[in-house]
Amino acid sequence: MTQDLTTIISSATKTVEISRAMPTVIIGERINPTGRKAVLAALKEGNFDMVRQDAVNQVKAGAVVLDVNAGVPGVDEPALIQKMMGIVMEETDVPLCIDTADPAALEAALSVYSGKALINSVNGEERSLEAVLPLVKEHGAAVIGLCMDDDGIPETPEKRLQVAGKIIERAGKLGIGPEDIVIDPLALTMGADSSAGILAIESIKLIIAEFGVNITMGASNISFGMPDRKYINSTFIAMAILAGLTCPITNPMVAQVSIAIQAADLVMGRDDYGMAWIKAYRARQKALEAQS
Ligand code: THG
Repeated sequence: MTQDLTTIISSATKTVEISRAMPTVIIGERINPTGRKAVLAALKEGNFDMVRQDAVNQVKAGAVVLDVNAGVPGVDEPALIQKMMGIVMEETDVPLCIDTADPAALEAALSVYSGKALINSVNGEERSLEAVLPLVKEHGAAVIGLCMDDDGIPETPEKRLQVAGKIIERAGKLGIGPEDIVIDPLALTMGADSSAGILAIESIKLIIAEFGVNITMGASNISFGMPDRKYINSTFIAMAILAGLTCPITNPMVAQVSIAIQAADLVMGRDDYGMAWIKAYRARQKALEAQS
């Protein structure tokens, strides 16, 4: 059994430790126009109110890291991501996960960030490895490695493990250690393939047995096109936490999801005396009382 690694990321003032010995780290997904039409429309009009609200509200709901994605078609992504990050850093003090496929936007984002960022992402394609890994090294960042390459997303856990291994090896050659690599085995949509969930979970198990790295996942992809998605997402996240998921990218403002994560941490023995669970329960009670 490979030893579990600890990934450390930070903002100017806060450090977040990701490991299987610690409570699950929620990376808030909501600051993202690609997945959300309302945010897209607002950003196109130069309105950043939703970015501000999503930053504050996700942290209130338990996000310890915020994903920031500025993928608006036809817009200057480097300038937009800088602007969005500036707003998020004004409103909150949590570390950021810089979510872009554009190396120019990534460079722009890193240049305005103070702390150790989580870069989202690199993948096994030659082009991606060459563009992203030197920036990870130069800025002393951590990086999410997606289990896909020139041939797309592999169908078997064994092949996803291979891609993870390639990314870890290539990073190692530049002096980036496996503790600074968080692997995303990629959860596809169950609507397209009903084995998508178990494939992702088996991939997690293989990858951590071999490399001991931390694991992230955009966990809401799994239920796309299904009704009652919150129940699927929360169950899937809890099962994936047992398999080794340590920092899901998800929406903490969905109560089912954040409660399932808290319960999973309790079951995993990562919540001493159930203190976090009881605190969260009291906060929910208080919110209910305030409503009535
Ligand atoms: N892995 C990694 N990064 C990722 C993903 C991943 N970043 C992007 C994405 N996937 C995760 N982020 C989001 C952000 C928002 C939404 C979903 C995933 C979202 N979707 C609405 C929904 O699903 O119903 C869309 C509704 C709308 O159009 O408003 O909110 O897998 N490393």
